[in-house]
Amino acid sequence: MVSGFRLRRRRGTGWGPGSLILAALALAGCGRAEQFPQTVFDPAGPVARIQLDLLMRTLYLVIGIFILVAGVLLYVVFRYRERPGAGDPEQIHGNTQLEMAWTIAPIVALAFIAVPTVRANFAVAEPPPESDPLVVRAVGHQWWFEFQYPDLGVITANELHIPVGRPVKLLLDSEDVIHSFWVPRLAGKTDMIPGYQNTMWIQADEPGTYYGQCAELCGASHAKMRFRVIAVSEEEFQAWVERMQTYTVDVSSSALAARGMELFREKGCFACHAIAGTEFQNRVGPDLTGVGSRTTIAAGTLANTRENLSRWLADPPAIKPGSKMPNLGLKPDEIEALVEFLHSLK
Ligand code: HEC
Ligand SMILES: [Cu+2]
Repeated sequence: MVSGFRLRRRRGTGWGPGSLILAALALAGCGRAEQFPQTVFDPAGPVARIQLDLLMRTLYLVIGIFILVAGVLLYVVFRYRERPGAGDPEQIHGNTQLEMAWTIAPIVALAFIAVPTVRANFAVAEPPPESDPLVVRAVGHQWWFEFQYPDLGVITANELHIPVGRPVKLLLDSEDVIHSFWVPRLAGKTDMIPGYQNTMWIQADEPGTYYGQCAELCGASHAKMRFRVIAVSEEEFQAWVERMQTYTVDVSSSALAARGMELFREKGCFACHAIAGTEFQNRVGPDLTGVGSRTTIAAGTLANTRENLSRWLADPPAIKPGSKMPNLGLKPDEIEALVEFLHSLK
């Protein structure tokens, strides 16, 4: 007999209706941003929406074609299966009508996909022509992100501040290997290639924090190369820009923070880190201007608490394998002073 019938009678495979319901519930959960901050199924801006819309259109069309083709195939397999006593079927060669049909049908199907694809490609390539985009140069480093605002003279790291409702044009570069810029709720990924500048744009509809992640395997700590996009109102954004542009460091009120600032020089931190409003202006590692206000440290790896900052300073490669910030052999009292200093940089 046909083995399909035997399969249907088999019992106890464990894939009953219960597991189907569970799978459906699990899939439904994928869409929720509160649970999965890096979901593409809950777009928060026009670029991500255009991309999801294209994905769903294509998916529905393809599901329709699959059901049609699989249906015809199953029908033919059962309707024309070999029966005892039946002779050979009629032998034919070529069928112009059929051949025309299966040439034209795919062309029509591809046209249905091609037109919206080309339209979406243009829409996500550049911000709308009349808009006044904010320009940000995003630079990938092993394993953190640098954000430069060339028109504003502001540089920051790992947290990209943007105003809501305004397109942000991103100039993507890399300092070392190929990285990829990806904020799933705002836009699909685009590679950051050394020596070649890619561009993309994003826009957030609502204030909020959007999670980003490097999406191109780039070395030992690739998985710990994350960032956040912090979208705020235009007024709050202007206030942040002004604070960054006029940044000053004042440690006169705390002896411990003042000691931390001294250690920043003595221990050579300044060789890699810049802080606006000071003489520290080297940018091998993340710019630390306002680091006390960041939500995370080490590119989204740890929450920015005193305890975590101490752990980071004590042994960076233990937290991020291969970290380009070496273990500087700091003593506990030195770490304490440095943490006090860094957290005073609001
Ligand atoms: C050889 C260069 C170098 C030196 C010296 C160095 N750092 Fe770093 N630092 C880095 C790099 C690179 C990173 C980014 C690491 C990562 O996230 O992968 C970093 C990250 C950090 C961060 C986290 C910043 C963020 O927003 O994620 C802090 C804080 C920091 N360093 C403080 C210090 C202090 C304090 C010293 C001196 C005791 C110091 N660094 C010395 C290169 C250096
Ligand atoms: Cu990377």
